[in-house]
Amino acid sequence: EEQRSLLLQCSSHFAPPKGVKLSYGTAGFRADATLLRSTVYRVGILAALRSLKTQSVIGLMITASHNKVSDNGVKIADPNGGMLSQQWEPFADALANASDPSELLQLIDDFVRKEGISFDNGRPAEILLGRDTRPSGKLLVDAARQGISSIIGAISHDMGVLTTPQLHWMVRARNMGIKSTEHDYFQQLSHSYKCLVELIPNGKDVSKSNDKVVVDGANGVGGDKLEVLKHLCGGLIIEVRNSSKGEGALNEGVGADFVQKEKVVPSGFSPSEIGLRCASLDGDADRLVYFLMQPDSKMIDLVDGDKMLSLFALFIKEQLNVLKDNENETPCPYHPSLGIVQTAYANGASTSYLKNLGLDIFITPTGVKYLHEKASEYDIGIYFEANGHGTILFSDRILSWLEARNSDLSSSSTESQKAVLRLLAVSKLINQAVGDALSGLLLVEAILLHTGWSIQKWNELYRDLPSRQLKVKVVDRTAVVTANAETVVVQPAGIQEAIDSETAKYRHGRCFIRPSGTEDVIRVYAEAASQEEADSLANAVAKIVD
Ligand code: 16G
Ligand code: ZN
Repeated sequence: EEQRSLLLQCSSHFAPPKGVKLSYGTAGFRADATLLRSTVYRVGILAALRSLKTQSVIGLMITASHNKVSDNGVKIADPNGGMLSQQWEPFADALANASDPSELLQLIDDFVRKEGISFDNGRPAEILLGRDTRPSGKLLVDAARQGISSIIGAISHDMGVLTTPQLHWMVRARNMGIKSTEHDYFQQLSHSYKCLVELIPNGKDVSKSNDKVVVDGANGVGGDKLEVLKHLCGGLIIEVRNSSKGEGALNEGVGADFVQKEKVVPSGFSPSEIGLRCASLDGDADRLVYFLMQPDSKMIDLVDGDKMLSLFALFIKEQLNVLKDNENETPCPYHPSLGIVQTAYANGASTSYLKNLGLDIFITPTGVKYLHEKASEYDIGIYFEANGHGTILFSDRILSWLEARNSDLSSSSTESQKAVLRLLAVSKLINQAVGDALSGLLLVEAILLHTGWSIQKWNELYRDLPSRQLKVKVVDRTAVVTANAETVVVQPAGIQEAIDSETAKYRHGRCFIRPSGTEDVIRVYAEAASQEEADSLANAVAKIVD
């Protein structure tokens, strides 16, 4: 009763905007920041209920990632640091769209009963709050806090400005009972990076290398955090451009999304970077792409998520092969499975390359939650979207085996011992909660040192098929329904046939359309033997959609 009246009273201060229907899409709720106060308040309630249900710490992040600075968004991190369980998404939608406090209360009542959530047995709700550098973030964090406090006993901790992956990492660490501050995050990443560097064959002297990487921070939080992290990473030289302290607007002409989609040099880079290793983070630093500037042109050679996936897959496979070749030293009671997960956006050349390495590849729909779930089915699962979001997951089974081998072999310094140590270091460096541009960057840097490769050499692992992405504004994007991991249109009838017959006209042609999860558009992706053909295929298919 007391709980009911508290909810009713608090909710009356957060009237939802009229005529706006929000949906908890692939990346939580996203909209113009001025529309989000009531939504974020309600997500605060949701987070508290989720925490009660799971009896664990939950995360709530305020960010709109690579979208423009006037947008914002909110999403939940589940106890393991991953995305909110898909089973709760319909409830999130219903909460956000409830028209008044009494409807809201009714929804909560019903849901609490259905889920068997108890307000007074067990530990109180506990939520970690984070936000990116958007100016609207503070006000929205405040709305989230009020949502959380409308559940009696619930506690929130405001962690301030963080990257999205930092918040996910903290939630995961808290629930694993390990150290979970931002300092611990920096320590774990830099320590495991240095472990990998120490394990480089033939003791290459890294401290003498004056090779640097130049990083575009999208005018957001990622560059600021990288400024701190880089000082802990020994001989690694990182030059940060476009931190949030500069003049430029968040994500405007900068950042991983811009660089990947436009394939042009971001602001803040000059011809003096030609030939150097360059990288770009997105607005909340959960995406990373590398690139190379071309001489005499604004264009870049993009080294995208697929290439990072390939680099990581090669390195992991090499370590697993060492263990296999020395099986007498490190007998494994099972055959560790290595799985690769991509989406339809993966460049066809990357998929062929990975197949030729004999790897097991699986395609899921767009959205981290799908990739992550699939990757978690393997002993080591590597997933990446072409846009630069991805990570590596290690099963408990393989981690305990590696730990046990490590203590068995501890005094030796054999090749298998080193392979075990490298895999353990990767499992600590990579953010297993969610894709993380900072940990991804350190892993790329460590592997390039290990292999002695330049970014040019890395880029030449395979040659991308030319591709083109377009978006078509439509009245109702939900009219397009896809199947087979978004590769086939099943509704409206006839569209797939039209796409097929268009695609058949092109050498190496491949094309698909899908409704965006974050914008009111249908996206078109086309790939073909030349850029002209890819462009022409994309345009032809866009006309079919229009
Ligand atoms: C979100 C997704 C990202 C996906 C993108 C596609 C998460 C955390 N993020 O940013 O994985 O690539 O949406 O956007 O799941 P779209 O549906 O508008 O193409
Ligand atoms: Zn992002």
